[in-house]
Amino acid sequence: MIIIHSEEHRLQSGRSELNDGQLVPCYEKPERADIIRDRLAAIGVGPMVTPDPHGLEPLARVHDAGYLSFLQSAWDEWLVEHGDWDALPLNWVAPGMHRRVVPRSIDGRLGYYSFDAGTPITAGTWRAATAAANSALTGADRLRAGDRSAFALCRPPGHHAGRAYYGGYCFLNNAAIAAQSLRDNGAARVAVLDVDYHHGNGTQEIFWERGDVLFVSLHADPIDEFPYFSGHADETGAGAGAGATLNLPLPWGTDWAAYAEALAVAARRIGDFAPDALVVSLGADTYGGDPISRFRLLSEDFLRMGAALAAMNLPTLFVMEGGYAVADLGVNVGNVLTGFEGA
Ligand code: SP5
Ligand code: ZN
Repeated sequence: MIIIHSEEHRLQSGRSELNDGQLVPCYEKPERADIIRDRLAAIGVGPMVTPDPHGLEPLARVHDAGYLSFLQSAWDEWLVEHGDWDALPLNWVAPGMHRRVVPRSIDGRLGYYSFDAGTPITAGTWRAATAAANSALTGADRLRAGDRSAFALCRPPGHHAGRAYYGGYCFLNNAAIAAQSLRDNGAARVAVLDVDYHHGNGTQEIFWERGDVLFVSLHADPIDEFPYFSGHADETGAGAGAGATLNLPLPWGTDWAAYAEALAVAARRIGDFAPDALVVSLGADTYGGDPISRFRLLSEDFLRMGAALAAMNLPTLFVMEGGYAVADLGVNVGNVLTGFEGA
């Protein structure tokens, strides 16, 4: 399968995130994409191409216009105000406060458009994020052209980014942008299956009231795990999207046996929905060795995951999300793709 990747991801290289009360080096770092790229090249998954530019329009199909212009200018404004150090928010709105007026101050707007202190904005954030979105869009183009599958090696990731907010290392929701592009170019129904360890709160929000895009997610139970405020089993969509969201929260310590059962439930729902295409938000942070996660998948389990995804028998676009055990990340992602291709 074709791999779509831009070296511009390196332009997102944050210094630190707030974790366990300390500013620690960012887990979401350029080496992640490097090791995946090198492993996929070594095992010969397929040709590697750079993404085609798609402009702002497909981003604006999914994201709020004010949010997009904020993201484009946030670093320049921050630089003028505070100098050359990563931009992090320090304040958020609480229930009962007002968010009717968008703050003028860059600090106010960082809080207004975000939900965590783990996602630094840097000089290269916008360029890196748009390159990742273009990779996902180019992957969608390949499915439209008839490919059975494609892998968008996106970095920074996307599934935590909502219509008008960033967080969880995500700025533009690459998977949602690709799913919408598939819809806009002829697919009547698209399913997004999110297998990242964390709930894809942004993707859920974007398609919450949509009956044409099914969102299915397997993730650590938000009662215990980030992002905490999204991903419970009783969140099933609303309006035209009522019933078109399926959350399968799993406990800390989940291993392949339990994971595979949930994946079978997901596969049944996706099969019933009969989509024209499947977008897989692929995080490898379900791995037992992941430094910030608490599932117990082994490297060989990712082969099984790939085979299970192939059994859904749909045109499939993989969009890279999380995974922070960098040394093993290339093998784990490669295993999903070879498991898929071998099936
Ligand atoms: C795309 C993606 O996977 N984003 C994940 C963002 C998670 N950020 C919060 C991580 C908090 C980790 N705290 C536990 C550290 C163990 N000491
Ligand atoms: Zn994750």
